[in-house]
Amino acid sequence: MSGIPQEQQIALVDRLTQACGGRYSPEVRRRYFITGPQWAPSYQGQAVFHAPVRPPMTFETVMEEYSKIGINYWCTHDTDVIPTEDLFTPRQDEITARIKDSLKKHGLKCSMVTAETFHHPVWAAGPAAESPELREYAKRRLANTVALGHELGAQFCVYWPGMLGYYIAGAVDETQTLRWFAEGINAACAADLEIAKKKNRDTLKHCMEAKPFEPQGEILLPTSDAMLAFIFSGLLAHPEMVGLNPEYLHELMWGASVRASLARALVCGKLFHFDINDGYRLKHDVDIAIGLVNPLDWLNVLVLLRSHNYKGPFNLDYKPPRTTSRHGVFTVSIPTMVDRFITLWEMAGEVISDPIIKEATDALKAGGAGANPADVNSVVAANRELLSLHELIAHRLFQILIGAHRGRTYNL
Ligand code: GLO
Ligand code: MG
Ligand code: MG
Repeated sequence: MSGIPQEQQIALVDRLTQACGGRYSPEVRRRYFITGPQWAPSYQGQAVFHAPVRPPMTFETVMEEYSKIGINYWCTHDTDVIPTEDLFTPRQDEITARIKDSLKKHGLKCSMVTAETFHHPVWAAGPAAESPELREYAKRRLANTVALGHELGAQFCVYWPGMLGYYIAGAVDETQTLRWFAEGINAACAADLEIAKKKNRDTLKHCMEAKPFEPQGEILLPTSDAMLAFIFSGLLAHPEMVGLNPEYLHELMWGASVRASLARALVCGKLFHFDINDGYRLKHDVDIAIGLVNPLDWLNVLVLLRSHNYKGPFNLDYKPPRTTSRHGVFTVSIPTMVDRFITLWEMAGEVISDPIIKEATDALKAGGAGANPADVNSVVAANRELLSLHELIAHRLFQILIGAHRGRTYNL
């Protein structure tokens, strides 16, 4: 094949994307509670070792493209759309009014707002650092984000306290920092109660998001489990208003079974929101789009969520690869990710209703006949052959993933 002229590359990418088939219409995509962040498509590909590869993008563009793809909900950090210096000023109100117009124009809803507490120099020592003025500012920022959420009609507010920790141990008393951090969340909940009452709206669902590494050297609340302990620690004035926004990759990063992390959140009634993406264990936060690394694990995760009737948002918290162009972000990256999610979600439904898995699971729960709980050997003997069903169920999941249950065969 000879070199592809630049002016023919978009057409080639588009033709091959079409050729992949298996695409859902925007109407079908809109049936799912999929939320699109401002920051994902507008990520320019920059990082410590990387110069940007894509041009900046306005919220109007992001909303327009989401609407065309069939993503109903938009979410944002406060400073993705309002420069830090413009917060708390009339500029904030002007921009908020423009956001509302744009949401309306493109038929989108704002599902969630989140405060940026990791990027600006003000957070150099974290959002709960020693200076009382800094902490006062942090409280104002959280309360302001809650107010923005109510103004935009959001139901959720997310907190990823990325800088809650330190690079060098010794200067910080962790217990004190956690108490100070709790004061910030308490201020957000207090503001929420007041505003919700005034506006006659429900209060927001406050969702904490953990990440084990980055951008601090050591993190004080590195996992969703640590955050559950924090929520139930007695430090929060309104623990009933606060839950979790686990992120698939953030749990995987520390080596967890994501499914088990989500299960622990579910049994606590705290799985409010879910950031979806993919990546590798014990590596940095690569934020790859869902299903490109761990499709079988993803299927398993969605089986758990479907079986337990999870009704919250699936938030596309990923980073388009640096190799994907601006055109590719909206024609390849986002639509294929959404479609893989929908496919995996529907497959999870097939897993739940699969007669083989159902009968195998029921048999395991019935247990082997004739087991005597007072006799260890009889319990072992009664269940020995039944337990092979564990592996059979895993095989069946693989078959469902590759479509074998719908006729794909191994015959060559
Ligand atoms: C970064 C986080 C980040 C959060 C966002 C919402 O690793 O995943 O994208 O999800 O700040 O609070
Ligand atoms: Mg996230
Ligand atoms: Mg991430």
